[in-house]
Amino acid sequence: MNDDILNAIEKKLGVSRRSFLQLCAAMAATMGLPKGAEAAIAQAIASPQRPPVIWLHFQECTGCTETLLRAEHPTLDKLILDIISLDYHETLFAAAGHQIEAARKASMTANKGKYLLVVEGATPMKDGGIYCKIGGQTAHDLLVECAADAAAIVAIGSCAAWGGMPSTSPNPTGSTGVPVLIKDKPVVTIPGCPPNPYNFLSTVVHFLTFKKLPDLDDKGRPKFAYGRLVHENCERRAHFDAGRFAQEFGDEGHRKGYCLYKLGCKGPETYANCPSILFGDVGSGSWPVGTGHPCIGCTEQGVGFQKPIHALAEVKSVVPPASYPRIVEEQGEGMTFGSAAALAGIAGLAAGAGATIARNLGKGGRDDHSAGKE
Ligand code: FSX
Ligand code: SF4
Ligand code: F3S
Repeated sequence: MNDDILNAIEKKLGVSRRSFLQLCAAMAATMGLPKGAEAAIAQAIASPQRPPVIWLHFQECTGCTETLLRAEHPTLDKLILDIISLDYHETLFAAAGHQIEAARKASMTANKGKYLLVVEGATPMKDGGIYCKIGGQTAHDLLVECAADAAAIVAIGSCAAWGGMPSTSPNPTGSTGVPVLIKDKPVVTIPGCPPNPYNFLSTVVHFLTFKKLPDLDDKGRPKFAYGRLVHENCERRAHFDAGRFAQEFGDEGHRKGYCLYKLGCKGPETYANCPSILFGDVGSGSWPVGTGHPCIGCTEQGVGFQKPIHALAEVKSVVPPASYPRIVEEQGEGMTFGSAAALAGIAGLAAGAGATIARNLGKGGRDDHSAGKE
């Protein structure tokens, strides 16, 4: 890679060449891009042009922003100050009131058709949308106003993607997600409660590098992040296939790191890359199942916040994992962000796996009669 680019990066981000190249390679691999794409990514990040970003907050817990603040590759302050131009963000801005609203309007006028709109939180539609107002405007009015001249929209978190937690039945405020409300603009959704910050960072970097959004599935999710079930890359998958299940929290199977299916794990019907890229940069095991808690399906509309925790997941696919991790050592060993590459590209399918799995689901436990059903 060009030395000038690397020098510029070292200066701009204050990170070593080695870490920066590792980051670019990991992002390229996470997005399933061909070899050599890391050079284009590096060039885009080094560019002095920073895409303007307007970031709205509606009905949510601010976990999406919090999770970004915990990202280390690069840290959010680097992302904000050096890669994007964050022109409006209610939580992170020191300014408030008229001052911040004026900043938003000025940026939208100056960057008409060019800014990225990020929406965090659900939009309440009941009773004229009165349940969430900012600066005297309803969330819906603000969304429509800001979406009109945006180049593209990123709905970050399950709340913005499809209503998430605020839309939980009986959905008293009529909350819904951006794709339902904005139909004339490209909308990418990054569900998760909170979403994985790297899926957001990779999407922004893709936009920056290629001036377009990554390939999306029918729910607007980047395929690189939501193309596979949690269950396909779970470190406990070998236990599932072998019929070894925790039956209760704290029992021997749970302590040994057995599969959490019978405790209500929704990994078999939830599309997300959590087990591959992990959370919080704190090493292996840093994802729900890695810590011993069943996946609640937080990225999946109709599962997260809808289906009871104890209900058994529908086993959507019998595709076995790309590779089986060793299960003889310490529980919770997951893969790192850097090694997501290998997994992103490998598709594993073993004939006859379906029959094996179906058989093992029925093995040895008090829930035998109900395994595999709701
Ligand atoms: Fe919270 Fe974001 Fe959940 Fe929602 O994340 S982590 S309630 S998806 O909008 O702030
Ligand atoms: Fe992992 Fe859950 Fe699948 Fe078990 S059911 S292998 S814990 S994702
Ligand atoms: Fe959510 Fe399940 Fe991942 S609960 S964070 S989709 S493991």
